[in-house]
Amino acid sequence: MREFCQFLYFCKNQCPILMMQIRQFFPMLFFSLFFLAIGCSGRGNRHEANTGEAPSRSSAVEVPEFNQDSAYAYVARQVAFGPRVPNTESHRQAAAWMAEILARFADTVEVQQARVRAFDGTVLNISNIIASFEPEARNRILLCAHWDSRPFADYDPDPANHYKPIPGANDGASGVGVLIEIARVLSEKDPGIGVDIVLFDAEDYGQHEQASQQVEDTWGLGSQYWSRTPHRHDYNARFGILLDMVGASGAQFRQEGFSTFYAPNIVRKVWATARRIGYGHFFLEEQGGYVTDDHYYVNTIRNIPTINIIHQENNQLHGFFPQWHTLEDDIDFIDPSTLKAVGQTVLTVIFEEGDSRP
Ligand code: AHN
Ligand code: ZN
Repeated sequence: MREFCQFLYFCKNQCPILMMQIRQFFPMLFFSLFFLAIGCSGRGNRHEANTGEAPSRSSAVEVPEFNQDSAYAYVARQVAFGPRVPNTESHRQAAAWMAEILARFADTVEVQQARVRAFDGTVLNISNIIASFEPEARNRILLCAHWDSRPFADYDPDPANHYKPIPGANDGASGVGVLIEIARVLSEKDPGIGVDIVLFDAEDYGQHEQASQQVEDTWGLGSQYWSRTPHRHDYNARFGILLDMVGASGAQFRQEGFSTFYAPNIVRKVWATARRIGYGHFFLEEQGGYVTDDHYYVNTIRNIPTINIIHQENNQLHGFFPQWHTLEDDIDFIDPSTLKAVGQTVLTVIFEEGDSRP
């Protein structure tokens, strides 16, 4: 039946003359076929409505396993380089390592180098790292995270630390660790849709807490640069998912404000997926605050609807996980089961999106 419908559809598109002849000579036949075709196009919905079963699409897709220990090892490896602050040796070494490991898994890896000016006038040598799967596919999903670490622990309880760089285990390395593990999984199984993993630099060089006046757009310097100058001039994706602070134990992912504003259906899709596969206790059905993060620039400059999966806590003054922008944001606070919840959810979204490709 399905083949017959596809044949009719093919005729409609490819053989208009043949269709006209059929129409002229067999009006009755044409109309019966026409109604049959309409019946075919409504097939999926009727099936769901009549049986009340779960949509066959989601159960038909085989989603591979996200390995939480592998992801954890990728987080630990980054932290071992020391703080990945732009213009430092640790930063250069970490960039080389990420490009090298992603090249093992992805079809292509590009390192986009640039110079940008920080809020204090420092010129930063930055590298956005872009790993692509099926780079020629038109249907694509964008996955991103920032890989740099903040030069200032300006929320550390000890003021003596306010100008020291943070280890950035959760704030930086966690999102990248999850994405490298996703890259490893994608190297073993094709989801049937193009995927780009973009690791943004210089997200966290934003204005110091003790700065005298507030300046706009000092965060997300790498994503601002890439959004204006993507690695391909006409780059586009169906949607994007940013991961930020996705490794703390007991993480709480509230629905971030700009995500809900610019990409409400992606928020719904991701949160519903997480709940369906058993991670509803991390992905809360609750509105979070608005966070000026990399996805803000991907949404406003590049116009790709992009959400942010980000740990937000109501009982913290700054609104994030307790060790945020302190020297305590280290590997001991990373919990592999949080990496798993996020990684398995994002993998599921990717494979189900690939399977539903027209
Ligand atoms: C602001 O606090 C304005 N943005 C936070 C974005 C961020 C910092 N993500 C990680 N570190
Ligand atoms: Zn930060």
